[in-house]
Amino acid sequence: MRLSTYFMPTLKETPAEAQIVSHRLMLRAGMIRQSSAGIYSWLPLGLKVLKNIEQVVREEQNAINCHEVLMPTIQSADLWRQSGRYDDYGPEMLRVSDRHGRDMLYGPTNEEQITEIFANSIRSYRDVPQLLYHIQWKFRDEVRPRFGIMRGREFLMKDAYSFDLDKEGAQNSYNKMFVSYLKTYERLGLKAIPMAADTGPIGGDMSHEFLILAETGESEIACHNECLNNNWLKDVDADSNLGKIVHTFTEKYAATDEMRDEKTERALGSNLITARGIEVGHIFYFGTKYSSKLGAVVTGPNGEEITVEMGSYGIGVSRLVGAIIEACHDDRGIIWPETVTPYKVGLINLRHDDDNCTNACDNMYSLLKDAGIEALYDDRDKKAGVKFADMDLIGLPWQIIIGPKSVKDGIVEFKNRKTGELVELSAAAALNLLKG
Ligand code: 5CA
Repeated sequence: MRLSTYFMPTLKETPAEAQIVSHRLMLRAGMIRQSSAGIYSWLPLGLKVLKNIEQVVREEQNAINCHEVLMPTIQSADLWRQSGRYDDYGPEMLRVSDRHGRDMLYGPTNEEQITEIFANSIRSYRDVPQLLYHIQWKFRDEVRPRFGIMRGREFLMKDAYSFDLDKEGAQNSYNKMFVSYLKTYERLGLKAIPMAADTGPIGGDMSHEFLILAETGESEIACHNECLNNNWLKDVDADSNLGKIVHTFTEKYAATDEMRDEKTERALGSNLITARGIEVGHIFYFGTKYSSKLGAVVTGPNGEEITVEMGSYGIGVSRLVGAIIEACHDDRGIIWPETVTPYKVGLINLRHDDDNCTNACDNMYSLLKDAGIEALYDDRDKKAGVKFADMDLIGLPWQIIIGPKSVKDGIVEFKNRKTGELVELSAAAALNLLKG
């Protein structure tokens, strides 16, 4: 992408309304713009990151045989009256009516809707278990929307739902999803800590939040230090290990509400870590809470009726954009993990008015394109200082810098955004490093 034709309205000044670093950087890098309180437009650079995160989440859901669907944002109030949540949900729910005066709502979550779909489609125990998910915008009229897209009113969520014949099956689905979450966050370059949690308006009797460490996080973390150190993903592909891994987390390492008191300190002693974190996922097991009210019943092997056992599993996809920035930045800007970066490499032409320099840059850009490497080419008529600052701000993991001197020497400068390390290489060598 040539920056001269792109839409990337970066800001030099720090916007006064932004209290935390990710919000400041997202505004400055031209990733988002506020539309109204807690509601944002995604500009090209921000949207690209959002889509990349979505794709990692999607691949990991598909990998555990969870099937993608897409449910609407607008739901019928009657469905929520059946579950009893229409009145319970309170002012957080955005209620609307259509031209016939029918009560509708903008979905804050989809338990009712997916349960209705299951109930209308699956009749036999043979077609269970099922895991279904979608990635869709939600609306919650939060009392205090803040920190940009981190606590928005409109936000993108991956929500999955499991249907099983009995509690044991439901626990297995829960475990599968639990471990899949650990993998998802790792691929996103994050270390997420699972913690036993309250179930809130979703309901149920087992729940974990997934938190990443950040000083600006809204949640408190109290856990065993091995939560941070251990490599939890070893051996997780074997199904038989799922239960063990979840059990270890739940019983030994992960904090519970009561572990936040002095009992925790006694139990964990010097192994106790307390910190702040951002909730990037939340999973629930709630048994037959929705299936019993919405008729999600299948016929068992002996003709008996089985009310299915359910769980739901959320990931804050748009919140993750901010969470990743909170975890990956320095005082010059964002440092994207390779898996979500909007472009792999930034190409900087230091002398737009020098034909040799521009030719060398155009050649490099063609080489990158031909190799299938996504590059953002700063071909603008701007000072070198502005280009350096913008490139560091938007945080692409690699930079290739070409000026008159490098053209003369037949090299390019190749910079690692994270470490700041700068090496001189031939164009071909730089290309090979990026391919590897
Ligand atoms: N139905 C369940 C699971 S699918 C559910 O709605 N869970 S939740 O309420 O915990 O939301 C799931 C995830 O969405 C949270 O872990 C969080 O990462 C994200 N999320 C929740 N509220 C917001 C918000 N206001 N802004 C941005 N992300 C949010």
